[in-house]
Amino acid sequence: MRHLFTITLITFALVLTGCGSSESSDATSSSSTTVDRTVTLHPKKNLLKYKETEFTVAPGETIKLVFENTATSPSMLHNVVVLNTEPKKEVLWRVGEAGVAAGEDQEYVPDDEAVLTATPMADPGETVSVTFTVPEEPGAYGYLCTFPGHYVSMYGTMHVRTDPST
Ligand SMILES: [Cu+2]
Repeated sequence: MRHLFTITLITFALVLTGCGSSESSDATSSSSTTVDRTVTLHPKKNLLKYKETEFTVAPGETIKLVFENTATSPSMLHNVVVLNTEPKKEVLWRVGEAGVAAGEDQEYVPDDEAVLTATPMADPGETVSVTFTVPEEPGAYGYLCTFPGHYVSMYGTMHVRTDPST
């Protein structure tokens, strides 16, 4: 009888431990992050372009970057890959080409040193998002779509300014 009681206690302890650890991993992976600002981007109709070719945020703030894929053509899959550098053509093209090489399994997001963060790939009609921390250094940062062929025209600039309203 005492033996059974011990087993019950151990089981109870394991259940408690299990719950505790799953709760803490949920908290770190998602909802506990405070978002300072939400930025929403769209494609321009069914073109290989963003409707919003620039937006402004503040250094170090936590941004939720939302992409609403309002395109209707079935071939218009898009994402938003934010760069940690200026949107110079050579960087956009290098990341774009590397994205093609990365392939569908990696959702066309390459392991490139210029990639700061990226949304998942969005089908037409789908909304995706990513939450990330803006670099501390004010300046111009590029973003582009890395779906094959889109990087040639689908890009924009994230301005980082101490006072984003100016
Ligand atoms: Cu695209």
